[in-house]
Order: sequence, then C-alpha cells, then structure tokens
Amino acid sequence: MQIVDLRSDTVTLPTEAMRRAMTEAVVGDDVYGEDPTVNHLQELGAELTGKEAALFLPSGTMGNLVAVLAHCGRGDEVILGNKAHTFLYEAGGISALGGVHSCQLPNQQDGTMLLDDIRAAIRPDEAHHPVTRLITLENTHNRCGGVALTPEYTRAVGDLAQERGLLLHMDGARIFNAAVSLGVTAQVLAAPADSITFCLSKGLCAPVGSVLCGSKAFIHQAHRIRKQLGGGMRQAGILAAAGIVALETMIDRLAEDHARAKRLAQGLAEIPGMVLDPGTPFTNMIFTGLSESVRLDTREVAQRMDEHGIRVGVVGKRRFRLVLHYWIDDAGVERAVQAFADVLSLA
Ligand code: TLP
Repeated sequence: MQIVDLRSDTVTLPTEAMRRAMTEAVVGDDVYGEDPTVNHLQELGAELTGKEAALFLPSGTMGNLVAVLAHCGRGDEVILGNKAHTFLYEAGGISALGGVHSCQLPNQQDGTMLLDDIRAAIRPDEAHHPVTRLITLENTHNRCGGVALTPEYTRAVGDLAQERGLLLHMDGARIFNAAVSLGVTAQVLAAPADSITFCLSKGLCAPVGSVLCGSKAFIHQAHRIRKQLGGGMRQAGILAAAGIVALETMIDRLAEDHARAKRLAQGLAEIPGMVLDPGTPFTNMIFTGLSESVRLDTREVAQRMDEHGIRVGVVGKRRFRLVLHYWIDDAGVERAVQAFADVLSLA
C-alpha cells in the first residue's frame, strides 16, 4: 500500500533530478571555501533573498541558532513569539549554547506579534535588565497555521527595529511558500530583515540543508559560529547540488501544494466530527480538530488512519496538522478524505 504521509513536508524525499545532480556534483572542501557547488548554492540563496552573502547549514535549527548567536552576545535578549519554532522546538539552543535570554510575546492568530507589545518589551538601558538586541519573526508561521506574514507587517517590524537600534532575524523555513501564496518575491519579504534562514529540505524536497543569508560581515561571523557548533561540512556539495535543483525547479510548484491543501480542507469540512481551524489552510498546512462528539482522541484516530496508509500529524489531544507536499498527489488527497470519513464514522 502506498503511504500518504501528511505529518510534515520534512518527510519529502529527493526527486530523481536531485539524485542525479548529487551523483554528478563537483565538490571540494567547504571548510576551506573550496566546494564550487556549495558556493553556487550560497550565491543563489543570497540572490533569491536579496542579501549580500549566504551560508549553507545542515538544518533550519542550526540556521536560526547561528543567526541568534551571531547577532547576540551572552545575556542579550531576543524578542520572539510564544509560538515561534525557535522558542518551542529548537531544544532551547539559543539559551543553552548562546546564553541568550528570550522574551516571548503572544503570537496573534495571523502569526504576528503586536507592534505595541514589541515596543513595550524593549528594555530600557538600565543595569537590572538584559540588553534587548534582536527581534525574530517566522514566515510562514508554522504553529499559527502556516500563515504568511505580509511585506507590510515585516516592514513595520523592520522600521521599529531600526528606530530602536535592534536587529531583525527571520525564520523563513518556508519563505517560498509565503512568497508564492502572497504573489511576491522572497526578496521583498526578506528586505526588512538583517538575516533570514530558509530550508531546502521541506516543501522544496532536498534531502538536507538550510541557507542563512545576510550581509557579508554577518555571514563571516556566522561562518565561524557554524564551525564552533561542529556544522562545518567538508564535501557538502553533494548535498548542495540537491539544494540547487530545489531552488531552480521546486519553488513555483509550491502553489500546487497550496491548491491541494484547499481541496483536502474542503473534503474534510464535509466530514461529521471534523472541526477545521478558521481560515485554514493559508499555505500548505491544515490545522483541524475533533469535535466533542468523537470518542477517540487524535492518537487513536491517527493509529486507525495509519491502517489506511495515511499518516497524520498529531499536535494535541484534539488537533491534527496535515501538511501537503510534492509527494502527495490528487489521488492521495482523495484517499486521505476517504480514510478520515471511514475512521470518524466509526469513532
Ligand atoms: N519544523 C518541523 C518540526 O520541527 C516542527 C516541522 O515538521 O514543521 N523553523 C520552522 C518554522 C520549522 O517549521 C522548522 C521545522 C525549523 C525551523 C527547523 O528546521 P530543521 O528541521 O531543518 O532543523
């Protein structure tokens, strides 16, 4: 039975074209800066985000960590959302490894933090307080339903940061989903930020890797921190080759995932017991819950869905996350709807 894996877009396998590019990649020692394929990927990443320079990293988590460590010193404070991936899912790395203090502000449903909340959170210059150094945003915002932050909002946060002498980092793990859904370029979305991380290994299907982009001076510093963290990779061009294929061929097609997410949501909305989050989906993710009439909890439902060959993401006792990606076609969407209908009719 073919599995329809809706748990995440991180489960995507590399395409045939990626596998071919990986076998044929010209490589060198990237710690010496001598891997032409890594260098090419970094140039592409910088160009796509409109930054001066870029750095290839093993993961999005390391990209965010390196960015925060490059922007902040020990004891400095970063302002981020209470639903930010960096706050929830990166094992507290910024504090554990960087001694960076975090100030978590409520994320609104649309993935933003209120400008007034940010203003109020900036510390006065006083010996009792840590020094506020950095603001981070997430686009698209994972735990806020995969919603895209608009260029206007990002610009407003960028202006505020600049006014108050702060830096702005963007966790743009899915920045191309945001760009495609808003009909703007990633450059526009990244422009107000001093740095941005984007991932190659989610909707873009590359097997490994993220790219951190920013000014030349910032990337110089980030390069040293990546080495400190053990993230300097040698013949990494094998991986970067897949990343190049991802950037050259997989961005525009993300619109197909967004369209399938809409179709899946429409199908699910018809099923008694399913309660979709308002507005879902915004991009390639659906957040949905079980009504009180359903006796089973999400784990039990997920187990039964597994028996139908459908894997779903459990994000709470009553909530699922379903993520569309390259390896889920129209037939997969139909099968997922049918399986939910069958499982919930017996639940
Ligand atoms: N997100 C994963 C899980 O960790 C939750 C997923 O399945 O969505 N920023 C954002 C916004 C992310 O969603 C993720 C991964 C990362 C950073 C980290 O990327 P990796 O997994 O490459 O370290």
